[in-house]
Amino acid sequence: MRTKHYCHVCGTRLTKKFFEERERLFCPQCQYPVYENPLPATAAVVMNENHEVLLVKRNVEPKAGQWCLPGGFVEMGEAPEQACLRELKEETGLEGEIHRWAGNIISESPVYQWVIVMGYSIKNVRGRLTAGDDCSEAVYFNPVALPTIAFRSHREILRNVLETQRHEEPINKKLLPGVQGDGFLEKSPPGRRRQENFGAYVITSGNHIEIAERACSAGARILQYREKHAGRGEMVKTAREIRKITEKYGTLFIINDFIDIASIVGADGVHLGQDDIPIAEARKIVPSGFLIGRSTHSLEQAIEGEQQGADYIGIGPVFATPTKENYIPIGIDTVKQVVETVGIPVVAIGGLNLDNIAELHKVGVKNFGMVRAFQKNTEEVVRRINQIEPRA
Ligand code: 3NM
Repeated sequence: MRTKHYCHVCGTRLTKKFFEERERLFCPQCQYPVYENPLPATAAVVMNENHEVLLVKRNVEPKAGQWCLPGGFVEMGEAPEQACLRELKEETGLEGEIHRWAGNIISESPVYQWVIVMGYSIKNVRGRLTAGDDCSEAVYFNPVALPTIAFRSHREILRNVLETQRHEEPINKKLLPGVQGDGFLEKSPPGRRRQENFGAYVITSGNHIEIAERACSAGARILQYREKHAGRGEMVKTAREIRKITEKYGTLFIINDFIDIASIVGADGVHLGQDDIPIAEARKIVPSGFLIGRSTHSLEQAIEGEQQGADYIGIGPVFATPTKENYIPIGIDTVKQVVETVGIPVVAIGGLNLDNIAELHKVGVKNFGMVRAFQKNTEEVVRRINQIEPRA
C-alpha cells in the first residue's frame, strides 16, 4: 500500500512517533496519530417483486466486464447508508431506502490494502432502471441462475440477504420454483449454518467400514463414503454401519453422489459432482442444516458452487491421480486462487499425500481430501494432517 506523507487535515509532513506501545504515523501540528483504517465501501442488494437480484456489469477496472452488486466507495463526510443509496442511484437510476444491514466484509485490495464493504438490503425501490456510472448494464437475475459475481464480499453480502429471507419466508414459491405442498416445504432449510474447516477430509475406499473406524478413532472431523461400483442395497447397509461409527466419534458423515442414501441413513450431508443434481434442487428435499458439498475443477466452478449455496467445495484434481483419471490436474496456483476467492471451506483433492500437503498448506489450504493416502496407516495420516492445521 502507498504510504501517507502529509497530514490530510493541515498538510504538515508526518513524522513517526512511538505512541501507545507502537510506532505510528503522527502529525506534529495536530498532535494526532494517523490511523490506516480500511477504505469504506458499500454494496446494495435490491430485489424486485419476482425475488430477482439486481446486478450491474462493471465497465471500469478492477474486474471490468464482470457482474457485481451496485455500490462503491463512501465519499468524505458521507454516511455509509447515504453512500449506498447514492451509488445505487448513479449506477442503476433507482432510488430506495435502506432496509437492513447485510454484513461488513473485509477484503484485500492490491491498491488500498484493506477495504471494508458494508452491505445493505434496499426497500421501496422506485425509478427507471438505467445503467449509469461505471457500469454498462443493470439487470435483475433469478438467484438460482446468477452470473459469476466478481467480488467475494458481494457474494457474501448477497448470501446473507438470501439466507435471512429463507428464514423469514420459507414458503416462497418464487424462490423455490416447482416446490409444492406445505408438508414437503417444512423440510426445506431455513438457512445453512456456516461450516468450519475440517483438516483431514477422509474418503473411504476398499474396506470402507474399517477405514471409517480407524479414521474416526484418530479424530477425523469429516468422512465421505465414496463407492462407485456396489449395488444400492449394499451401499445402504455399509452406509448404516458407517453412520454408527461416525456417530460414536462425532465425525460428520457425507455420502458421495447419492442424496437418497444419505437421507435414508441419516447422514450429515451429500457430496455432489458437476454432473449431479443442482444444489438448489437438492436443498428442496433435505433437512435444515444438511451439508452439501460440490466438486469443482476450476476457479469459475468454485465461485459458482459457492454462489449456488454449497457448504463447502472440493477443488481438484490438484495433481494427477489414478483415482480420478481423465481429469487434467489444475495445479497449486489455481488452488491458491480458489482459496483466496471463495468464502466457504475449500477441500483440495487429487494426488495428495503426506509429502505434498505442506506446499498446499503454504498457499492457504486448510482441508485435505484424499482417497489412497488414507488406505494405509489411516490413523497416522489423519493425525498428521490434523496437526498441521489446527482447525479454524
Ligand atoms: N475427486 P487420491 S480428485 C475423488 O478433483 C476425487 O474432484 C477429485 O484420490 C476432484 O487421493 C479425486 O487417491 C481423487 O488421489 C482423489
